[in-house]
Formats: sequence, C-alpha cells, structure tokens
Amino acid sequence: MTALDQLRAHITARPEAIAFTLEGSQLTFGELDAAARRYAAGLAALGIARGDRVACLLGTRLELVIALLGAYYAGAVHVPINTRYGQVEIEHILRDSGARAVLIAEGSPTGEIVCALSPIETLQHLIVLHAAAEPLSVTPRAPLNVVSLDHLLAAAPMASEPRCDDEDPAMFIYTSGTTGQSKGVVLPYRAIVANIDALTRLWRWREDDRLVLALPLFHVHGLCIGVHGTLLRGCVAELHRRFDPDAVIQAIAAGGTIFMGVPTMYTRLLRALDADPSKGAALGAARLFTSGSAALSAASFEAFERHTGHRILERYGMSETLLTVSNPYPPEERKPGTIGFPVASGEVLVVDEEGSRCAVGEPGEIVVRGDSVMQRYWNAPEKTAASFRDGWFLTGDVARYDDEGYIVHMGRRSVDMIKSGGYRISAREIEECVALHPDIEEVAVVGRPDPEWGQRIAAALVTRGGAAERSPEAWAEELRGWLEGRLASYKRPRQVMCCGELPRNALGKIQKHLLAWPD
Ligand code: MLC
Ligand code: AMP
Repeated sequence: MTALDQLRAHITARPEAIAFTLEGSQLTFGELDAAARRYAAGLAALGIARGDRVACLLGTRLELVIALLGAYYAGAVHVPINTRYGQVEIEHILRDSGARAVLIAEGSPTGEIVCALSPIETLQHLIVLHAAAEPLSVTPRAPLNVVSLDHLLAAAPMASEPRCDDEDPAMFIYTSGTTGQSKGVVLPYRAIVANIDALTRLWRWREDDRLVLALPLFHVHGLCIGVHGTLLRGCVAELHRRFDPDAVIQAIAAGGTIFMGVPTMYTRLLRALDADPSKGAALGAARLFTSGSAALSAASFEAFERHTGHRILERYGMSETLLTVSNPYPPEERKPGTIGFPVASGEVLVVDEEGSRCAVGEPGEIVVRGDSVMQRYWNAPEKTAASFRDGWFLTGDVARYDDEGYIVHMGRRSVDMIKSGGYRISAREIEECVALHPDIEEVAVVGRPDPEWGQRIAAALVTRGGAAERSPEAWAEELRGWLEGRLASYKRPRQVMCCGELPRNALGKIQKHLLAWPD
C-alpha cells in the first residue's frame, strides 16, 4: 500500500462518513474525493503535471482541503503560504518554489499582493476563489491566465486512480532559518504519512473522535497533524477560521474530543477559565489536549489541570522532521516541562559536539533520522548538506535527558531563530527589511521572553543623525508603518531600543546577548 493509498483508506472504506466541517458546511470523505478528482482534472487541463508546484494562499475553508488533496491527485506539490504574509515573503515563496499556479481568494489582502506582483517567469495561472454569484473581477499586473476555482471544480473528474510514489514530494513547507529568506522544506508522502500515522496512533485517535482544529492550515501543526491525521484516522475535523477561546470551549462542550494548540492558545484558554471557572467542566469532557510548536510552561500545564482535570500532552516537532518527540498517552505519564520520548517514525537523540549520546542532565543538540525527516531543502544543496551529519538531521534545538529519560527542551542554538505565538521567525529577515529604512544605520533583532507569546520581537536600532531624536515608542510606530504589507504583522518589533552602537566582538560580530534592554 502506498502512502497516498493510506491517506485514502477512509475515502475508500467510509465515503459516507463526515470528514471536515466548517460553520455549518461539511464534506464527507466521498464528497472530498469527488471534488478533489474534479480539481485534479482541472489542474491537468491547465497543463499542471507531476512534480509541478501549486501554491495555496487560502485561509481556513473547506476548499483548502479540496485543493490539497486535488494537488496530490494531480501529482502536483502543494505549497501552502501563510495568509498573514506580506509582499516580501509571498514573492520569495512564489519565485523560489517555481510555482506554476497560485490559488488566492478574491478580495483578500494576500490575493491583492499577488495581483500587484511584477511577472514571475514560472508563474502562469492565477486560480481565484470568489463568490459564485459575482463575475470574476481580478486583474493581475503580470500576464497570468486567470481562472476561477469553480471552473476547475466543474471539470469532469479524473477517472484513473490517483497514484504517487512515496518519495514524490507532497508538500513544500517554507520555514524561516537563521539566514534572511525562508527555505522550502521538501516533504515526501513517505515522511508525512509515516509520521502522522505513528503520532495519531500514539495519541489513540479514533473514528469517533471530533478534532476541534483552530490552528492555521499552512504549517505542519495544523496541516500535517490536523488535516492528514483526520484522513488517516477517519475522524471528523471541525475547522475554525481563527482561534477564539470561547468558540473552542463551546465546540468542546458540543462534543469535540481533541484539541491541539500552541502555548499562546492555552494562555488564552486559561484567561477565559480564570474569568469563568465554570467553563472548566465543559473542557473536562474532551479526551485529549496536546500542545506543541513552542515550550508550554509548567505553570500553564498545572493551571490547566486544576481547571479541567486534563494533563496537556506536550510534544515537539519541526517542519524539517515533523513531529518527533511526544509525551506518552497515559495521562499520569505526561510530565510537565518535558517533551517526552521519540515517536516511532524515527530515531531521536540528544548528542554532544562529537555526536555521542549525552549523559543525563548534559545539554546537547536534538538530532533526528528516519522516515519522518524531509528529503532536502528546495534549491539549496549546500544548506541541505550543512543540516545533516552522518545521516542525522541537526535540529539546532538544545535539550537534555532527565533522570527518567524524558527529553527536556532547553532552547535554540541560535538567537537568530525566534518563536513567537508558535510561529518560527528569522531575526535576519526582519533585520534585512528594517535596514532598508533610510533613517536606520544598523539593527539587531532578538526574541525577548514574553508570558503571552513565548518570545516577543525586539529591535535595537542605531539611527542616523537627527532621526535619533525619536523616542523608542515613536520608532516602534514608525516600524509598524515601514513593515506593514511587507512582512507578516507578527514579525513587527513590539519593543524598540535606540543605541549609539551595537555591541561587537574583536572580529566585528554583533553580540546580541550583550544588548542591555530596559525592562
Ligand atoms: C499577533 N500579534 C502579536 C503576535 N501575533 N503580537 C506580538 N507577538 C506576536 N507573535 C498581535 C497582532 O499584531 C494584533 O495586534 C493582535 O495580536 C491580534 O492579531 P492576530 O493575528 O489576530 O492574532 P491572533 O489571531 O490572536 O493570533 C494568536 C494565535 C496565532 C496564537 C492564534 O499566533 C496562531 O495561530 N499561532 C499558531 C502558529 C502555528 O500554527 N504554528 C505552528 C508552526 S509548525 P495589532 O496591534 O497588530 O492589532 C511548528 C512545528 C510544531 O511549529 O512543532 O508544531
Ligand atoms: P517550525 O519549523 O515552525 O516547525 O518550528 C520548529 C521549532 O519549534 C523547533 O525547532 C523548536 O524550536 C520549536 N518547538 C516545537 N515544539 C516545541 C516544544 N514542545 N517545546 C519547545 N520548542 C518547540
């Protein structure tokens, strides 16, 4: 059985069962399959062939799931793009991936950014989701073939059985590194299916589960675990367009059994529970709460258990390796402040500089090998080569074993990789954009500890001449305007400090850890 066959098992066996719901609309496995077959045929009619990239700039909606599966059926590679992104990020991904088509929603801010781009040689088709009753009114600046999604969905469905090799790329996930621009992580079917199958079995997902899915569907947390887990286990995913703590509490009260969140979501759920502790009983009725993408504090773990009786299951992962470490399923074995043990789809070690397994308590780097690891970075053989040592992927995450063998995440090797609200952010990408400001001579961006966001973006500025007269608050406001539309708003510095010069070592390298931040 191929990995794609595994993803289609419930489509074949239980076509009448509901797979995805959103605000009163729903798709059964059979309806999803039929729509994906039509979309795949529509893509083929545009000339999209095996291995071609199709970028997707849709927020959470049922069409996103159809576009994902339809791209798989056409043999194309799904390239999700974060709908919070600005022009710099979107243009880079469209150029770097060489996408031949991009799917946008008419009238959305990101759709407008795509329409304003100058021509990208490889990009030929603009697929537009629009209100069915209205004529299409999209006019891109570049000479693109504009076609409505409805038109593609009206194609005669592909007749043959969808086929893919397990090593074919299913998805490119663009993710930030320590350099400026994001890199495309090439994820084959093999990695996604092996990992999500192992993870959702470990977590005992079942057909009668109802997943309350309020994570964005363009990163591995929401898209790989949420959407692919639903396909593999045959449960129902109730999609939410955005995270709203009260809507999540209501959804669980109405029968939701699983919730996955980033720590910031738990901070907000806890705020709602503190304001009205009676909501704890509603959440208590669920079966499983998991947390990942950033460190969950032991304080949040304990407060959530106090309110709901649930011990949140924390796990760890990364776009390049998928979800590789998880706490055990039995609640009493979930340990706060730890990420648990390796997931069955790969091997995970914490190693020292020489690559030897660390002793208990000794900090080292998390390394991963096995089925769940990416194939490579797209178009970047040197970066790929530098990320592996003797077949092990080097995560850049620092951890230690505790005395029971649980892995404890301790932070990142590089200060230039920031996690805020569960989003991975490159300090260099922000620095490059801020440095284009005519009144700024130099800038250093860091992530500072923050109780709500995990880390908040902070920028130390060396400004030119009279511009130094501006207060840090006025600079923060200036940067808001400067970055607006260029980068996602969550990358905007929330704290600014003006300095005469940046601290450097004898070789001239900026010493970010020596920046003296006011509290
Ligand atoms: C948003 N805001 C921030 C911010 N993000 N402020 C500081 N720091 C941040 N990180 C501000 C906005 O600018 C805005 O303010 C206000 O908060 C509301 O913005 P929003 O976009 O509506 O925020 P919200 O929807 O509330 O977002 C919070 C969130 C979101 C937690 C729901 O961040 C989220 O969905 N995070 C999940 C990311 C994720 O899926 N990561 C997984 C990656 S995969 P203003 O002033 O501008 O109006 C991965 C692998 C693994 O990591 O292991 O899972
Ligand atoms: P991304 O590429 O967006 O998938 O982000 C991956 C990074 O998220 C990892 O390298 C970790 O630094 C971080 N991360 C994921 N899960 C956890 C966790 N449970 N605790 C701490 N950090 C985490």
